[in-house]
Amino acid sequence: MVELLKMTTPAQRKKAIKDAGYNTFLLRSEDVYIDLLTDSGTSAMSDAQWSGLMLGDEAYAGSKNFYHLEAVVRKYYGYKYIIPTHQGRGAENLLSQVMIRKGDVIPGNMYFTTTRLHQELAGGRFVDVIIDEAHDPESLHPFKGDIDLNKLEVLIKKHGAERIPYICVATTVNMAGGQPVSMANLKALRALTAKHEIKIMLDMTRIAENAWFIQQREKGYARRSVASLVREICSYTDGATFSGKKDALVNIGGFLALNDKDKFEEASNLVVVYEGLHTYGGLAGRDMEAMAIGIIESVRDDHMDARIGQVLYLGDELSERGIPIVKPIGGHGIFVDAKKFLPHLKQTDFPAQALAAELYEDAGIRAMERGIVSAGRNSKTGDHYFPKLELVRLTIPRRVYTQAHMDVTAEAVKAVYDAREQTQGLQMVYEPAYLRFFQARFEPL
Ligand code: P61
Repeated sequence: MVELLKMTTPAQRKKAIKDAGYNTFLLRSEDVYIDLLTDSGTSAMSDAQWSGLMLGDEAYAGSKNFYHLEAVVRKYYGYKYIIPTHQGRGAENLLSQVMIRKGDVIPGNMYFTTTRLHQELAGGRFVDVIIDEAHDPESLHPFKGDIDLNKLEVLIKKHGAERIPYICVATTVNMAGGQPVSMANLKALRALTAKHEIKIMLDMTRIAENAWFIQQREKGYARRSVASLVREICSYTDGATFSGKKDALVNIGGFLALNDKDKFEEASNLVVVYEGLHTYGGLAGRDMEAMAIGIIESVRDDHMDARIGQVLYLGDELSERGIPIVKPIGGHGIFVDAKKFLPHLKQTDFPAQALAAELYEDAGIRAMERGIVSAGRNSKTGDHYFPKLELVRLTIPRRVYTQAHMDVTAEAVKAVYDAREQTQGLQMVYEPAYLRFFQARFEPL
């Protein structure tokens, strides 16, 4: 499929971003030239996936596409039971509801917006146990997604293992800049949690990208295939939530995977309330088929070389132009350091939000704020969280853009950088209660 890219005038973009309340989530897609908002649901499906859409078995119950998906999940990830969901957050809701009791503590390697919200809505509290290096954009640690086992042990001592239903481990930690977790860290975590009988639940949304980094960077894994590394990562865990919209190259879909039969049955019962029957969970048969095929494609070494290769290309282009970005370069996008880019702005002037709006206005390129707006407020005190990382994410959809689009992007960011003193801060004029970054509105200061 070929899509036309629409060029807009500066005057059109000035009006479009103002009408969108300086929030790139509120822009119309047709007003965007190069769309780097997200890699979620925006990748291009393959010929095999499009063919799969034609093989949809749209029976209400027991669709053959469900059994295909289940077989693929068992083969490639090794989990026993799966429940399809409309996307990742549907699975997060199910997992949180069946595992978390009021007052529980859920450690994790950095927060993710929807994951933390579902933990809180279920009565739990998220605690960050990622290594300190993850919060430092300049640290060159090769596995900034690693869990700090000392922080976890302190937490277990403080609250007792019975108050920790599971630890949530994300592969390629999104908010840290797409940073991987190492196999050694996962093995050590398994040993520690086994001692305390604490479960490990994976957020396996970008697991193939994480496996690729292990293959490239971790001693002893260079000859292993991405597929075999993916399977090994899962083997150290008890279950997983999955958004198929990333690695699995589909526009919609996700699942919850579990090894525990009782919890699986509880979640199967709950899914009929919110998503649909446990053999489709809010998806059409054809969507499950496309996701099953996408999973198989996602673990191919050549695919992953090309996918992350393109991200590295953009990162290198930006670095060469002196743009401050999170290092090492991560799996799904380039994260620009807005604090360094706009040192004249305070964090309460929403520098990353302002920078994303400026990049759109200047060049028609859409990026995403990943700083104080995304971090939201502490649900107990009502205060803003002040994350160390104040970032703008240039996210690369899979199999969509060419290297030439990356060149245009690098030049556009450089032009904004050269005129950076002119970028003004913003004030928030509308703040919704949940996941405010999606719908908040701003005005120039
Ligand atoms: C993204 F601004 N990610 O990165 P769902 N876990 C992880 C994700 O990256 C993820 C989900 C769970 C998106 C979409 C999005 O704050 C935001 O299928 C590591 O989107 O429900 C999604 O999966 C949830 C953008 C989500 C955001 C939340 O662009």
